[in-house]
Amino acid sequence: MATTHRVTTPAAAGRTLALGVLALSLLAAPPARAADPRPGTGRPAAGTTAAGSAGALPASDPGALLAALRTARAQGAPGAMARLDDDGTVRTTSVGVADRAGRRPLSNEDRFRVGSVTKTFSAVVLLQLADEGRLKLDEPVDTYLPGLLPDDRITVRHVLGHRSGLYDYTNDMFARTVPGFEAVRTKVFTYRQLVDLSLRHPRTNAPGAAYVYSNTNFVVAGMLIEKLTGGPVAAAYERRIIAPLGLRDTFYVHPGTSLPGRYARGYLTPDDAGAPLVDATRQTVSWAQSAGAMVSTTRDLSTFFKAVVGGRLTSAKSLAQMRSWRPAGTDQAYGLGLRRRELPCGVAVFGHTGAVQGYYTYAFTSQDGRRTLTAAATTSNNSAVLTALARTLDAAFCGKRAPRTRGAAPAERFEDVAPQTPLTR
Ligand code: REY
Repeated sequence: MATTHRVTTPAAAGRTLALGVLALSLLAAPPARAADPRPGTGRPAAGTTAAGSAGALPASDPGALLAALRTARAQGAPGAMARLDDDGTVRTTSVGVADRAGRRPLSNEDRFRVGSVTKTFSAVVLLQLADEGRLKLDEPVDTYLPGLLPDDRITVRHVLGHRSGLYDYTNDMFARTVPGFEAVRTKVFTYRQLVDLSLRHPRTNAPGAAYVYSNTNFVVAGMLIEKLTGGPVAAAYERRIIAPLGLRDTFYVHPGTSLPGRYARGYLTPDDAGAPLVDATRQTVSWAQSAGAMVSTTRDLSTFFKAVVGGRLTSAKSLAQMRSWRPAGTDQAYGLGLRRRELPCGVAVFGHTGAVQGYYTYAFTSQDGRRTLTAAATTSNNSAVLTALARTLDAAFCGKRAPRTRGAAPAERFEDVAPQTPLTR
C-alpha cells in the first residue's frame, strides 16, 4: 500500500516561511555570529538569480517517484519514502512498513538514521568557524590538532573534500557485513581510536592529489569542531544549525543507541543471499560519529539543504568554497561536505547521500533550493535498493524529460556511500 499526501501552499506562503526561518536564524544566532556580518545570509547563492533554476526545471513525475519507491521495496527494503518540496508544494510518499514486527505503515513523519548526510552538518559548522576567523581552510590540520596526522601537508580543505589520502577504516571494519556490524553495534570509540585505525594503513594518495571518499576525514572534522568550539559536536550542531533552522526532528545521537520519538526501524541486508534481514536500529554509530551519527526526517533534511544552498548558514564566500567541485565518479563531483550530481536529463542537484546499517538516504536540492527531494529506504547493503532510490531524484528533478544521449551505452553510475566496501547485490 502506498500513501501519498500533497499539501499545496501558495508560493508566497513558502516565502513567508523562508523569511520566518531566516528571522529565527538571525534571532537564534550565537552572539559572536550575530555580530559577524554574513554577506550570503538570506540571499541567493553566488551564481544563482532570484528567479533561480526551479522555473527551468522540468515538471516532476509523481508516478515515477512512487514507482521508484515500490521498486526499492520489491528489491528488499521493508519501507521507502520520499518528500518532494517544490516551490511551496509538498508531496510526501511512502511505501511499506516502519516496523516489520508491528506492521506499522512507514510515514515521512518517521525519523531515521541519515548516515553520511551528517558530513554536510559537520562541514557547515567548520565553514561557520572559518567565517568567524577561527579556522583557515588551507591551514594544515596539524595547526589545530598538533601531531594527530603523520603528514602536516594535509589541510582542512583536503579533509572536507575527501582529498587527504587518509584511509577509510570502515573498509576493514565492515569487510564482513553482519559480523562487522555486530562487533561495533554497542562499541564506543574515541575519535582518536578511529583515526589510529586509519593510520595503520598507508595513505591512499598524497595530500590534495586525488578524491577518495573516506569516513576518516569527517572524524577529523569532528575533532576540529570539538577543538575549536571547546565543546561536543552535538552542541555545535544544535546551536549553529538545528536550533536556528527549527529542525524539530534532528538529533545527533551518540553514544546512545536509540532514536528519539517516532522512528522507522532499519534492517541490514546480510551478504549471504536469502539470509534474514538484521534489525540494525539500535546501535551507537560510534564508528561514524561526526561522519554519520545524525537522526532526522525527510522534512528536516529538505529544510537543511535548502538553507545550505540558500546561503542561510554560511557566508556566500564559504558557500562558494563548499561548491568548489572536484570530479568524484561518473556524473558526480564533491565540494566541501557537499556533493553535486548531474542527473540523466542534465539537471544538476546538490546534497549528500547516506548509508548506515539499515538505512539509505538521498537528500538533494536544486541550485536555488526551490525544489528539494529527500528519500530514504529502511535497508542497506543492497545495491538494487540504492539504485532504485536514486531514481527518485530522476523522477523529482527530470520528470518525463528524456535523458541526454551519451553515445551507445548508458553511463555506469557509481555510488560512493561506502566506496571500498563491496556492495553485494
Ligand atoms: C559503511 C558500511 C557505510 C555499511 C559507510 N557509511 O561508510 C557512511 C556513509 C557513514 O557514507 C554497510 N555495508 C551497510 C557493509 C558492506 O557492511 N560490507 O551497507 O549498511 O553514509
